[in-house]
Amino acid sequence: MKAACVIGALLLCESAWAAGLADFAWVHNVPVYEVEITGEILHSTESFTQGLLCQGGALYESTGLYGKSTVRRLDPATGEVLQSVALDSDLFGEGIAYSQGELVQLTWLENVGLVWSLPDLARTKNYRYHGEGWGLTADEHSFIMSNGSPWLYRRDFEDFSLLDSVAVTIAGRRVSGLNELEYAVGRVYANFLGVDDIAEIDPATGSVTAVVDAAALRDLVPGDPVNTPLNGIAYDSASGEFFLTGKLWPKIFRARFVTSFGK
Ligand SMILES: [Ca+2]
Repeated sequence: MKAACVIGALLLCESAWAAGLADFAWVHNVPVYEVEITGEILHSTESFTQGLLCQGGALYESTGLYGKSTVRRLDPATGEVLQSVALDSDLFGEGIAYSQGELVQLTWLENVGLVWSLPDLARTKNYRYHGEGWGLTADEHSFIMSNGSPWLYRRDFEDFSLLDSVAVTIAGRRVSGLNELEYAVGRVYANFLGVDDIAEIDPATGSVTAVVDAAALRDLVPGDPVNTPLNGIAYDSASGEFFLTGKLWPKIFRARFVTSFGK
């Protein structure tokens, strides 16, 4: 919890938040969910996970760090790495999202979005954007991007140009540090640097409609939320379940978000 306080003070500018987003949600009558684990598969402890995506029956992962960044396709039944493509050593991989038969992979500080064709993961073109790249997902309208700030940015499917933005708030307070993103059934799910919580966000208003307390996963993986943070969320529309993992975690979990009682 102390580590979360440090990150909380850094990212959130809100002392009540420092104990974690889930605790803040409880106090302010925002619904809190727990994670119900339904299965697990292997995950490489070399993977510095920055993005996770379920598409067409496969799992895709973006990994970060200079000289180690990749985009890779995994077997969703086992976690086996079926294909891994290394990025140039001067690129730091970040979030990934799918649109129109291609993946777009953000980079952290390089202002370039890498476009990969599917299923062969061949690099086809680049997009340019301003500022840092953190998380990326897509709904039926556009890409949705984070950059560590409280803001979600909508970007055009055709040229990645900026369309719109909305600030994310919980109980009227802005929430900084949005990281990996996942769109599912009308909501955007976002995890945060340094805490094991996931916000469920209405992308139209930016309001946090619920918080998922993912502490149940921390008991099953080594490290702490600062050094090995939760940072992979992928929604499997076929099963209605999520894949969840983190940086250097040995497992990818299958899970549902369920109502939390009795806290
Ligand atoms: Ca994702």
